[in-house]
Amino acid sequence: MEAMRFLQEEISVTAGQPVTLRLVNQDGYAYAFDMDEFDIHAPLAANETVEITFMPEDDGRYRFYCSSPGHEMAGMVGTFIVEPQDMDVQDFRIEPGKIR
Ligand SMILES: [Cu+2]
Repeated sequence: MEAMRFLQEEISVTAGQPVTLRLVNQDGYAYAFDMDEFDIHAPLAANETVEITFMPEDDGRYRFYCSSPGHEMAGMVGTFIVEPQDMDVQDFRIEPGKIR
């Protein structure tokens, strides 16, 4: 028997941009998608699809899991990675020796 798991064990997004996760439960059994730091607790009925939209503000690595009893222990966990927003860096050059 194959262990229950999320098909995607890593999700990578960018900080400061809204993200929509489409949670697709392809099983005839209820699951859930939970991520405590973002206060996300989305139950997924059998064969249900749910979309959640939120805005990760701070970069970092966050743990998601399934809160159905026993599932987290069985390996229904993953990592939600929030990459820092690219800073718009502009060169500001001071040429040496032109005026002295
Ligand atoms: Cu589960």
